[in-house]
Amino acid sequence: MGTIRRVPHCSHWGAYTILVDGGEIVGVEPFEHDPAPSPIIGSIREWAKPERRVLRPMVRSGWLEKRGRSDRRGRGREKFVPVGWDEATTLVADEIRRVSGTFGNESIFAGSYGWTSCGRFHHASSLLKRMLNLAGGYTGHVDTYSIAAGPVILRHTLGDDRACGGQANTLDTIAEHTDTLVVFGALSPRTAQTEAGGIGSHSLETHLKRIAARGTKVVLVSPLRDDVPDWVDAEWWPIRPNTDTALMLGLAGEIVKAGRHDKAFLERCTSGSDRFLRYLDGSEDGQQKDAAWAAGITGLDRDAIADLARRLIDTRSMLTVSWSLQRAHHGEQPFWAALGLASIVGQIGLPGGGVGYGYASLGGVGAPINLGRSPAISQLAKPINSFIPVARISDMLLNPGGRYTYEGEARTYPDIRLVYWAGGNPYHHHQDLNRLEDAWTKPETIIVQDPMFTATAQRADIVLPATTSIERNDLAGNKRSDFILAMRKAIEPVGQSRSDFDIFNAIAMKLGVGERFSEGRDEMGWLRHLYEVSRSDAANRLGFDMPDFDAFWEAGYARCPTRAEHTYLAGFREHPEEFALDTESGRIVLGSELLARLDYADCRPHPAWIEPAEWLGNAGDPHRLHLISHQPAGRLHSQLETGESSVAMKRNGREQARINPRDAAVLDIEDGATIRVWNDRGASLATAWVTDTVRPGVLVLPTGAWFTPSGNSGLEMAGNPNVLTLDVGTSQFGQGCSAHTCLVHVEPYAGDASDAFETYHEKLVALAAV
Ligand SMILES: Nc1nc2c(c(=O)[nH]1)N[C@H]1C(S)=C(S)[C@@H](COP(=O)(O)OP(=O)(O)OC[C@H]3O[C@@H](n4cnc5c(=O)[nH]c(N)nc54)[C@H](O)[C@@H]3O)O[C@H]1N2
Ligand SMILES: Nc1nc2c(c(=O)[nH]1)N[C@H]1C(S)=C(S)[C@@H](COP(=O)(O)OP(=O)(O)OC[C@H]3O[C@@H](n4cnc5c(=O)[nH]c(N)nc54)[C@H](O)[C@@H]3O)O[C@H]1N2
Ligand SMILES: [Mo]
Repeated sequence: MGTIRRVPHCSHWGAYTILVDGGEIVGVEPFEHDPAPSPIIGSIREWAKPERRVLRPMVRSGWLEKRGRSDRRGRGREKFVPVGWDEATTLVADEIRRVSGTFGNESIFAGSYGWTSCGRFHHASSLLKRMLNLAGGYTGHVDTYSIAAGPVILRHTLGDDRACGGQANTLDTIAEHTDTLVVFGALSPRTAQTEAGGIGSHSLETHLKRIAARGTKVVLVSPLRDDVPDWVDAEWWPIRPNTDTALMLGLAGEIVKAGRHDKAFLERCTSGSDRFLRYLDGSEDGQQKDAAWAAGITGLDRDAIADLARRLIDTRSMLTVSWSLQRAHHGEQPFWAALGLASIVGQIGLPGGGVGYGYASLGGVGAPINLGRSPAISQLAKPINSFIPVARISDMLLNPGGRYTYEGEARTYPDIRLVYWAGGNPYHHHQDLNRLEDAWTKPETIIVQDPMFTATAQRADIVLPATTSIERNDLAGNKRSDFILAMRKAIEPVGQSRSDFDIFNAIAMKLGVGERFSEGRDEMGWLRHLYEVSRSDAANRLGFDMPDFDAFWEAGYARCPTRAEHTYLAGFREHPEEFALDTESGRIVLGSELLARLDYADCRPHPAWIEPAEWLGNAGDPHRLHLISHQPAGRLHSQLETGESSVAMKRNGREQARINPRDAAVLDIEDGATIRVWNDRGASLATAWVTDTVRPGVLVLPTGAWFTPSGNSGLEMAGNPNVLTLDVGTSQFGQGCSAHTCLVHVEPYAGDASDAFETYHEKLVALAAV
């Protein structure tokens, strides 16, 4: 028996120890300081399986022949030709030079959105940007699929987006002080499993247990009952999707109607409240916003709404708003309306009071705030500032030179000739994938760098196989994590794959910028350097001791300086002048001069209820359902889709779609049956999960199933909701992703439903010998 090596490692879903015997992973143990480890750690063995991986650099045959003039419809159809690393990196460097030389650097799209690995050094998209910034620049992106509409509106109404990113009230203060907690969306360990950049301890459940034990009244406003664990004993308000703004405005209007709004707070700490109040009391549009009005739109009970309005005033009350609410058409509004309601209530800045966003959307939101400097490799200075709002990728590729607006500015889409994607999967994350298929034929060349032969890699011209994090050394940690974690190498690279750093370094050398790219450091040199920047900052600025690199590397972790018990805007509430916000008035903006000037129909000068493009209020056919494509419980997005914890959530080899028994009966759908979910944009199969945890009228199908269109019919086999979702900006102002706004039809599927993964695998074998 060989000796088992214990290798500390970390992923976005937490830290763990990999047990390695010879070259084999024989076990995975959770991190000793994690009270609630994620089951996804058990799936990482999938990474080591060669049949899941891109094993060598490859070039699409048509592209190899004709380069930029190839028939782009061959993407995803033509076979790949294996090439050596030297040839592959030369092809990439030459193409970057050709395209930037002929069309300018803004014609290279390297926004490369995606979660990649949690490693802060081999961070694929950061390294890509670092390399291209040395080579003249690229067109990038702003905001994220996670949050776009939300931060954009908060930047103008709260001065910055910190309340969205984990710097509102910490959860410990909510557990201690809040009497009435209204949860819009979720407070769920399902999503809190993960944190961008890794997480040491998962603390959500600890706080929820305290909240439950204190007997805090929790109201869960969501179409899905288990968005808060059942042991919290929340009151479930099964709202119609995308109507939360109406509920918030109805609550605010009800309070105003009773004359109980906090006039002093509105006067001292907000601007434009007169405009907002005129909308609430109906003097603007003749419609009083109150409990009865909100009940009609949301499908909730009028008396319960009126009662909650009183409780918000009479008790210490806190609103939490999940990121999901702004990933919908007019997603700016629920975030702004929640701020408006909290201002009407007037408890912002008091312990356990006010409003905060994104709790449990990621595991570190609401956790003690990391005061230290998180490790990160620099992307270096940008020679050009060309960008798009992240989710406008199809719009950009389909409309070069097309005009659009963002954050109040008129802008033009660049003409993209070369796309380089490293560490993201647009065929997972983007909406309306059939529209993306069209857009994807526009660029002359597409380069994809990924360990997996993803749907995106299949549709590339050049595929560069990266190692996964367990095949190299790295470190994890971010501003919401209380630890920096070692990610030590556990196994040798699979196939001919190389680390992201080595790949970009090789290309950088061919572009003549190798020295500035590597700064003369190798992998371990960089890790020491990045760690030391964080360690010395903690020591010098905060007087906080962290172990030296060798001790950290040996132990596998180092604690970071954090601050608990944070009450957001406490200083501002006391001294609004001294702690003025970075807004047009220095105060919370409830009536915006900027938006009044812009005069957009889809983002008014005050928080407003504006019907989304698709919702149950305009479904027409009573059998159309609202599709919620939320985050998958057993994996991260499309990562480790075939791993244990992901497969455990599937039935009959497909994703499960939750449907209420009432809808299932009307539509003749049995639990476990294969269903076809469809609309004008596409169709997908899924397995029906008939359950009363979901509100009637709503279908919940998680994201992340590997995109598997069958033959030429286009029917998606695996249950990928993004063949159905709507690809429009949230508004002219925010231009975020509107994934949660989507109506679908559902019917039993009688055809031949061949196994989704077999179909996917056949495709891989057809494109590349795997
Ligand atoms: N319908 C719908 N769609 C959504 C959402 C929704 O709610 N509904 N949510 C959206 C959200 S919030 C997000 S954040 C996006 C997520 O979208 P993505 O971040 O694009 O999804 P991932 O599956 O995490 O893609 C990461 C890719 O990186 C690769 N990778 C992993 N490690 C490495 C590495 O070390 N090097 C390299 N080069 N590659 C690596 C993985 O194999 C994978 O292909 O999806 C969005 N899409
Ligand atoms: N296990 C796991 N965890 C993850 C991820 C993952 O892929 N897997 N992805 C991570 C990422 S990148 C992100 S950005 C976060 C996202 O975090 P969130 O945006 O919070 O997550 P979602 O699952 O999209 O949505 C949470 C819940 O919001 C509810 N909801 C949807 N629409 C509405 C609505 O209109 N009104 C109301 N009231 N409720 C609504 C749904 O019932 C859904 O279950 O999750 C992170 N956590
Ligand atoms: Mo996200």
